[in-house]
Amino acid sequence: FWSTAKGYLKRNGLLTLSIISVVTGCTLGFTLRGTHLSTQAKIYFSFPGELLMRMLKMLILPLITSSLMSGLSSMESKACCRIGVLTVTYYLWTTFIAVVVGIVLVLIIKPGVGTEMESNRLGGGPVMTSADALLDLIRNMVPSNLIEATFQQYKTDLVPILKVPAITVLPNFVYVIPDDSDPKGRMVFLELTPPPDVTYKTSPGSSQQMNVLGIVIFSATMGLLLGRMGERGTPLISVCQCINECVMKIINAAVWYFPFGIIFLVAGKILDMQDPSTLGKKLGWYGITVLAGLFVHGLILLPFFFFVLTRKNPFTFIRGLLQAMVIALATSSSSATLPITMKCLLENCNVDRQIARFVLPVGATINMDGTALYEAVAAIFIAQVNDYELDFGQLVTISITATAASIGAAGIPQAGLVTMVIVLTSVGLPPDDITLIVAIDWILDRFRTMINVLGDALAAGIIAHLCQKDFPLKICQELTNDFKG
Ligand code: DAS
Repeated sequence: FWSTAKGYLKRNGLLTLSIISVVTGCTLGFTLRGTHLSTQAKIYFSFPGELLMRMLKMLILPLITSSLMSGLSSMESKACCRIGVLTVTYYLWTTFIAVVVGIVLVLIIKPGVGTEMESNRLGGGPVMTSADALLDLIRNMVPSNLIEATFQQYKTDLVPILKVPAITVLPNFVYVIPDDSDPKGRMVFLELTPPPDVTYKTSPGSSQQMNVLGIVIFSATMGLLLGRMGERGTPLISVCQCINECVMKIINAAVWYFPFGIIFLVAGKILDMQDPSTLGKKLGWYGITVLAGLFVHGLILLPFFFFVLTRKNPFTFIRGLLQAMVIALATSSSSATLPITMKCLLENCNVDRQIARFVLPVGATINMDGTALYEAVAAIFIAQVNDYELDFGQLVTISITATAASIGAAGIPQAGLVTMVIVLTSVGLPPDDITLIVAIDWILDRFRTMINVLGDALAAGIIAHLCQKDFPLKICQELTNDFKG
């Protein structure tokens, strides 16, 4: 018995511990919700979870730069371009399919139709237009200063020191304080003036977005150039390979802290959660529609594509990703989960290192199937709540803008809520209606982040297979020859 137990714990100990810690965190959070912890006590209580998030964030920059630069520099340029084309094409298609799944489901279930829900819209500040959001996306692709950008997002961490919970929904910080005087327990949005150095409208988290999107583009370019330098590039390539190896060793050590951090991260979020009783019944149906869409896309369609393209059992592959999906559920950040997703792909799913180092960072940045599905459902739900009939052309617009908005969403908590502005304004819906769905966004964010991570990892498995096995597609046969060469 002991040898079996030891074998199980060796293989699944961390995953088991992580699942137990999510359950423990939920129990602890709901138990403590009845007690009115002081704000200071909440800050101490959420500290272990904050450490977990910082550990993960700390690893994003070195992991992405070293992975992409060492991975791409060791690949022949033509092979890099072919993999890039194959990867981006696959990502765009799966994201678009996710949007279609969401639209079909929300039109069938109609969660927002006949809503008497009083819109708890409050006069928000200057909300971004879709043009602002699209410009912001392009601006994020070219970080003016990589190092400065890396630390820029930590400014947003000053908020907890100001002792109020905040969600950065609009271009400025919006402090959300429960309005006890309001019988419906509505939240009062107090908007603060933007930081003096903001000269243009940026979506919150854009520094994070700049880090990841900008770093991916910068590192991929450097990797390609290094590969062409021959002997001259070797020293830097070796440095990147060593950094990559060190980062993976740090991850292997840090993961044993995660179960402890997850307990307080989940419990802390539940403590801050709005009172479920204020959720309208219709909002519940909206949440069910999103979760149903995520289930259909993430656990039926994507595994089906995986099986068709690789002829392997997708659920064996997904089982190797469970640890990453638990971290995604706990952190609701696909960027923060990236180090664990990389570890699962290399150690549990045996995906080729070169492919994983390229496909995963790109996927974590631009491939968010869960977010795209969610934004399409949310936009149509808001239209239904406003009794606003969308025609076919507007549904097509929503499918395109939801795909684009998901590409622009950063892999950070509630990023999808922010970029949804693009989708709402594209069909004439009031952008500040996102306040209708804020109440349950923190829950749905966790599940859509899980599907984002799952989509990236399955893509890496598929691309790796297509590069190494003969597949009746010209670009794949060329890639197979590249890799055989
Ligand atoms: N939380 C985002 C992520 O990390 C997804 C979203 O906000 O939609 O993928």
